[in-house]
Amino acid sequence: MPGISYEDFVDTGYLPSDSDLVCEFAIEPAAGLDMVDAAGRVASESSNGTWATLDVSEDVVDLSATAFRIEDGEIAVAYPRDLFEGGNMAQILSCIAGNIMGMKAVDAIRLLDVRWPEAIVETFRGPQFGSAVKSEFLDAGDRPALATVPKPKVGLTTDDHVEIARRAWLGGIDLLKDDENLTNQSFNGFEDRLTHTLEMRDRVEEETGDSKGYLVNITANADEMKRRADLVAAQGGDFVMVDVVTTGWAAVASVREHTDDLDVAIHAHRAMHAAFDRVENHGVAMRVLAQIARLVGVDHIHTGTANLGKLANEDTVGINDWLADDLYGLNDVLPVASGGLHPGTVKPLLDRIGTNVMIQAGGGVHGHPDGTEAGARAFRQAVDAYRDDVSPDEYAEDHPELAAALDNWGTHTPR
Ligand code: CAP
Ligand code: MG
Repeated sequence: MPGISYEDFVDTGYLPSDSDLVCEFAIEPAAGLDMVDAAGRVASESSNGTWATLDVSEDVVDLSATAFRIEDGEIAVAYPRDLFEGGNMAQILSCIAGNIMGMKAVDAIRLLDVRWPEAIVETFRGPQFGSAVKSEFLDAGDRPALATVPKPKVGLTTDDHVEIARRAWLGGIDLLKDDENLTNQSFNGFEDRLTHTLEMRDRVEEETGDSKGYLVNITANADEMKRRADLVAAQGGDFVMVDVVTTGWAAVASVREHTDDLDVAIHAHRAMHAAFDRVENHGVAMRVLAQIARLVGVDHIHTGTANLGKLANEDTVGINDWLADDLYGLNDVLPVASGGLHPGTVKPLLDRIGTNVMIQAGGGVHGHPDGTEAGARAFRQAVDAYRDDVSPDEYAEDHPELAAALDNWGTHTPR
């Protein structure tokens, strides 16, 4: 096992083994340190090293990481599989995105990408359904699954919430989604909202013959989320929504373990992700957050609008490709595009991200000049136009709800 010198954690001749976990970081060395100095310190601090000289006995297991690629501004570090506890995402992140995020040896550091070895992937459940939710629980086929969130995002009574659900579902939307900060507040309690919204779902399914879904937000402490998931399953719900960043990955993993026995898909809202991924040169890239979410086992996750919506841009297309790629047989994850979308932005959005997605519009449905049901029809018409390869303007000629939306918003992307 190497001594304490940081150079021992650098070896540009090292070839990672298949079982190594490999991380790519962007780093900015602090004043007085060069890339090799900083790389050694990152590899040391994220595996088994420290700054002080230690008298290390022979029988200590060597779990040292190795910085094996050092280019201008970016490094690659390989970690031995046995550094990590299988199935424990919290412990893995305490290594690869832990102390190093605050070390003085770098002015900035960003975890860009992770190569997850099969030896680690196989210790996680992964998604129970993935994009198959579009056929398992909905009738979306190969078109995007359509979702909407009642707006204002909080403050509606349960009755108002249910009425908005009715109008949205009648207008052709597949999924009603709770907003990220609606859970169990006095004005719209979880159990009442769940029961009455599912009852309305059943009524609309009966009336339309179409499958509808409700992404109910169960975000809370882990045990309470499990209890709420049980209520969803017991009342015939097919989905739960979890704010995965604010609840934490260990809590999400507990919910995923629990849903093994429930036929319930997990919708991952990513509120607070921008605390990690927005600053270009520091933190944890959304690509890595999406990778974590897939391993832990969510079925759909928000990955941005390819810079078409109201929220900061990220590599939506690259992340979505990774979520669909084979990962040792793990199910894929359905990407969700949301945030500032409306019928006028559907075509440019789908041109960029394809149709094996879920797309969500809140203001872009309920802000329609003729209200929620017309807004839902307009959103669905924009998708149907895309399916038929007809321009939105041409399709709007005999679809008045779409025409009104285009008159109102054009293809403007709000901020
Ligand atoms: C969108 C939304 C979503 C964001 C999340 C909101 O509402 O409900 O939470 O899309 O961002 O509260 O803003 P609108 P992301 O459709 O009215 O904009 O998908 O990037 O995680
Ligand atoms: Mg929201």
